[in-house]
Amino acid sequence: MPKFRNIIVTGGAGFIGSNFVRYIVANHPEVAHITVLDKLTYAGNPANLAGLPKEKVQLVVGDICDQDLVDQLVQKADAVVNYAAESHNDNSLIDPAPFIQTNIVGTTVLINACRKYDVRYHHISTDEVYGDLPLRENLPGHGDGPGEKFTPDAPYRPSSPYSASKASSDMLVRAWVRSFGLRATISNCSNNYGPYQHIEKFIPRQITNILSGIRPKLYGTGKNVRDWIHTSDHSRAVWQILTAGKIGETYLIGADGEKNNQEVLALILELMGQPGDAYDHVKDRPGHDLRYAIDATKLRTELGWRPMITDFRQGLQQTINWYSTHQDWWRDEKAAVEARYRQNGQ
Ligand code: NAD
Ligand code: TDX
Repeated sequence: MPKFRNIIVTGGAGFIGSNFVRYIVANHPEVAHITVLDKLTYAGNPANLAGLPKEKVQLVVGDICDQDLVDQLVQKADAVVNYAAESHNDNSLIDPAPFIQTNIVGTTVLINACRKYDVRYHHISTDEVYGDLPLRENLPGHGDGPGEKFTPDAPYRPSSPYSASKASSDMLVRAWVRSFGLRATISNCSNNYGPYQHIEKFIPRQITNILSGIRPKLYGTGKNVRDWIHTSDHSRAVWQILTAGKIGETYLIGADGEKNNQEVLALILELMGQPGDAYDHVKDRPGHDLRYAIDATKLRTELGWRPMITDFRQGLQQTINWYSTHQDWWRDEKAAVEARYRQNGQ
């Protein structure tokens, strides 16, 4: 197993990247130093790294598109794990430009530097690159038959500017592996939930709506299915792939957590003591993907990974508790996030 002493985590001040940084600090003392390279966009927050040892975790505020800065940092590192991205589908439908810049151009800058200094690269991606799947009730194998979940060799069919930009970045990484011998792996994960997720996203938006006396908002029919995984299970999987994965390979990360949006919202309402009908149906997302579902067999069998948080109700309750007890973390932004949604009819 390779030893990585100096790791760069790009986007490490965001939701999932900061979870990975905390995971390494708590579980892998052999990592001597973590450089978080983060632009601190609206989604990045230094508070996500609060309490971590300063001698071990250094935040460099900067852009992954800045070639000089990236070169300077990468030449001193053993590995780069790239979480930095514009990550919200709804924003990409309003203005795709930053998605093209950060997700595609930024990834290219990082893989060029890793190629130049022969540094191990791991690319964080999403199941959305595979497009969407029919709902279970419309499938002969009821969602579990061959081809009824995403597998690593499924064709790329991204739907939104966000998922198209992530798909492009995956393709660039694959090309750099094949053409230039870049030592890279890719992981495509399903929908994450847990503490520190930005309140623009589905689950924290509804929790913080209820805490603010605003009715939750469900897009369209609410029948769209997402495959939920706790972010700490994602972090454990990424570490496993970084240290034991095969160069050039793609691993899908998912915890068999399929639920439609209506079911998730019903559970949030129940756990927060609200009536089951205390929500609004709002305008659907254009091009809204119907169903995501991950087949994580490769990760489970080849790398021995298993999710630890398999009780969604319990994971959601803990997430609700976190947003309830950390209102200072999200309160200042709430009005602006909701005003933006309102402008969009959502
Ligand atoms: P996030 O929006 O919470 O965090 C993104 C972070 O990247 C922020 O800290 C932001 O400041 C930083 N960033 C943005 N542009 C940057 C730039 N140009 N240079 C440096 N830093 C920049 O996103 P997230 O939900 O934590 O997602 C992280 C990664 O995981 C993304 O690549 C996303 O595509 C992927 N992913 C997310 C999910 C999910 O459910 N949230 C699922 C699968 C994959
Ligand atoms: O208010 C809402 N009401 C609603 O019904 C919001 C914000 C969302 N939704 C629906 C849309 C989706 O079907 O909930 C579902 C989840 O929405 P998001 O939280 O925006 O996530 P999604 O679009 O599925 O993408 C997420 O998972 C894959 C992450 O944001 C991506 O970064 C990741 O790649």
